[in-house]
Amino acid sequence: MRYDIQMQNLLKKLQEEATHALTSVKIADELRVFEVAYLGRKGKLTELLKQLGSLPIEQRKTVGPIANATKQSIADAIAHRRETLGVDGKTPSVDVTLPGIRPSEGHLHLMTQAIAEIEDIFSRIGFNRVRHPEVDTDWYAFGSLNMPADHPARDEWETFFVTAPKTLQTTNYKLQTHLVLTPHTSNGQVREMERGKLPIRMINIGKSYRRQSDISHVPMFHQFEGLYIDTNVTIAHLKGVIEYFVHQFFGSNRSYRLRPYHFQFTEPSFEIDISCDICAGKGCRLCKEGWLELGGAGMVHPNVLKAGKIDPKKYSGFAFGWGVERTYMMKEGLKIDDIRLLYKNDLRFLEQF
Ligand code: FA5
Repeated sequence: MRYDIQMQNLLKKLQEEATHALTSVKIADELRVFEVAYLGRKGKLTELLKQLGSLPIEQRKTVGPIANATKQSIADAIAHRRETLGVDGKTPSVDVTLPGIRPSEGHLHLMTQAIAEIEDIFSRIGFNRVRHPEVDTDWYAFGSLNMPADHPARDEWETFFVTAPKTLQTTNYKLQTHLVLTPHTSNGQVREMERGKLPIRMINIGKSYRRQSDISHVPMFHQFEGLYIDTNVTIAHLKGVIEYFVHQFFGSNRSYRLRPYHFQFTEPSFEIDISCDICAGKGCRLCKEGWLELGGAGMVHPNVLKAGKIDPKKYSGFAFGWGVERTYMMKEGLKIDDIRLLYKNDLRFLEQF
């Protein structure tokens, strides 16, 4: 066979081989090795080209341009590969022996942590976590709680009303044209009674909504609602449970107080305050006078028991509803002096916990 034809075949083969080998090149280092292996001083193509000099002049004239085209084509293929790999050929490759970059680790939101702790504390004295709707009818949010349609006490809950879907709209008082974003978790009281299982020891933790926003109010917050219904339940039981919770959550040295108050659905009623941890009881921007209100409580009103089909002559009970956010803020040493911080989603704040 003539040398020039043989040479042409070799060039063709080399180009095919290079094109194929290039597809398995995945990183910059491999590409550099590949380039040296074909186009380097002792590379496969360079070695072949060196043999060109031994061909007769006429044959060199034919093979020369083919050899140049092969070289160019391999060089172009390398350049193209470099582009697709996104490397400039100069960037140092990844050193797999260097220590890795640790991905930042998240944690549950502070309110999720607080809810889990609250649930756990109450479960230890037999209160079962339950869930009731966070969008509910006027009946469960107000009517069933001894608040007739025109009762002024409703104004204390700055309620968001939403139009009920057509399928729920009826003239029945319980299912009106409006639904509410529950302004408190007390809507779960009569719903729980309607399950028909006595005694009741529930802890209903969920979202509540009110048209409020300032240092101690947010439009969406959480409450935990306790309800205990049995025979012979007294105010002493209520006080005992509140004290148990305060000691578990805040420690046994923390001061709290029950203040007489009025709720339509409990009688007698109280509000519970905790000594403010921001100012150590001196009075500050958040608490004003050294105590922060955490929630309300009282003995379940007979009309509420009746709404839940429970005989008030046989059964009695207590209920309480506290804000999760404020309760958490008052944990010793946290010094969260504005409730809105909890929902700003500022990682500089959240990562401290
Ligand atoms: C009630 O909501 C009553 N349902 C509590 C209750 C339940 C009384 C059972 C008797 C028996 P009040 O409106 O005071 O009560 O709210 C209770 C707590 O929810 C407040 O003390 C506060 O901790 C929290 N809270 C109320 N509104 C907001 C708000 N906008 N942002 C954050 N927390 C709030």
